[in-house]
Amino acid sequence: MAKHYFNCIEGHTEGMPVRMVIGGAPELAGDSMEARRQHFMAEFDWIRRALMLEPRGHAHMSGTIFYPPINANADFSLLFIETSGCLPMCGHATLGSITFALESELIKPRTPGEVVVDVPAGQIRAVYTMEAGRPRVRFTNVPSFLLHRDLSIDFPPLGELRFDIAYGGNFYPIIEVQPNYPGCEHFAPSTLLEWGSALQRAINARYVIEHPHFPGIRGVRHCMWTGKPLAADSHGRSVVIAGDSLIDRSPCGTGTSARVAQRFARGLLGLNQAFRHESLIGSLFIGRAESQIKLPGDIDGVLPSIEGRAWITARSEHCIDDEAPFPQGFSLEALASQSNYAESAT
Ligand code: PYC
Repeated sequence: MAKHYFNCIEGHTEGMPVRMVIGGAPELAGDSMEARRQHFMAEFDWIRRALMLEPRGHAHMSGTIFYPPINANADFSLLFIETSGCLPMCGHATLGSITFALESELIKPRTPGEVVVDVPAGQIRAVYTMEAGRPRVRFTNVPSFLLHRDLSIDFPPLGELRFDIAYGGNFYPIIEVQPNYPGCEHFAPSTLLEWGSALQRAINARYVIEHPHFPGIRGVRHCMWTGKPLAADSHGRSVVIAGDSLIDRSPCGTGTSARVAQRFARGLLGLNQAFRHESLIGSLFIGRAESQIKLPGDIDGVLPSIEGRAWITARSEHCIDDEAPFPQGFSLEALASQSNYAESAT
């Protein structure tokens, strides 16, 4: 019987929530954020569930835990928490957390204008400029690459679909406009969510998708439905689905990185050329292929950068009372069966 308290900075990156835990998180073992992510998932996943799922969160909740740096050159570390689990990398949450940390003076970067963050997928470098007293952040993401091009799958709601699979910190099947799919603007978000989670399952059943360098990163847990941009000066729009319940409100940082890598590999985007990528709600990230790289296995890739804005909306203290119902949160999707309901209530 105990009460656990977590202090957070709440906000959003281009419309997508970021709940950054800055107090109350457990100490984690391991000499990398990936090792610490494994420790967190094995012993402390209840904290993620309690802070992301209802009643403290919701189906589209996302966040981070702010930790001290691991490597001597870093300013801080981040663990990503969201409704579907602990991602190796999350772009919108990185932009949000760097912005919140700068704005709240949680960090004093050793080099003004630059921030280095240890994350499970590696080390992230960001640059920022101050605009009217607020930081505008651009981070360089982990090596991103087009893994498979022109795959196809029979997807009964739509028929045969062609897609590429690209990596930008997570794997994304990228569904471009094609004869059986006219674009995301033609469908309700709830339909794209339902189809996106079904498509992830179908792709994972049919194809082996594995990171050539990190065998622990495998399978698709996201899906990107592309479409026609709303603004005349945007270059693309997409709706990103994560897991079974989350629709990204931002253009998705790792998704935009994957799309930048895909477009660069296909000769549709030049080095350092801006790719203005819109979200479901029309908010914007600017992606760029900053440099070309070679990955193990002779895979060609890029280092993409993602630029976007974030805002603080609140400061909060969340209490998890072991004696209250749903100490580990609940999700309506998991409540579909009575047995899951009983599990989440105890
Ligand atoms: O911005 O990378 C991202 C992201 C992943 C899942 C939701 N947002």
